[in-house]
Amino acid sequence: MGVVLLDGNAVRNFALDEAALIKAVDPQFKELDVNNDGVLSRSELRVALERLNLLETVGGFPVSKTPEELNALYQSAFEMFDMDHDGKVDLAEFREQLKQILLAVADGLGSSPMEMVVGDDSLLHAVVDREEEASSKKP
Ligand SMILES: [Ca+2]
Ligand SMILES: [Ca+2]
Repeated sequence: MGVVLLDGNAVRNFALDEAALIKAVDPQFKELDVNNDGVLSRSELRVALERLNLLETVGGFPVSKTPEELNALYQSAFEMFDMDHDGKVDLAEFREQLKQILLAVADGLGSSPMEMVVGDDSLLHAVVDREEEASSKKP
């Protein structure tokens, strides 16, 4: 865990950089697909969302939720990820929805940098890494 300074532009640049996004998202997907069937089930996606810590970030959801509220939240998140409604989330759906979530995060952040606590394997951490890489390449 660490505290990083992020603004909406950094997050948006990352979301629109397909190569960077895939590099960060694909390993997560493989890791989350614990039974290795190439898709994420409801429970696998739930673990993903809990780990990525994105739902809280996006909606400004209060951290303290009842289990029922959380279930409803993850239920609707699954419906959102499962774009073709076949009851599973495949890699393409996972990538696309994370991109949309990141763009929503970017909109929420705007242009003023905000301090965020991110886990080492959080997607936002990949945003920071990409920013650092980009700025170190500047002359
Ligand atoms: Ca699976
Ligand atoms: Ca699907």
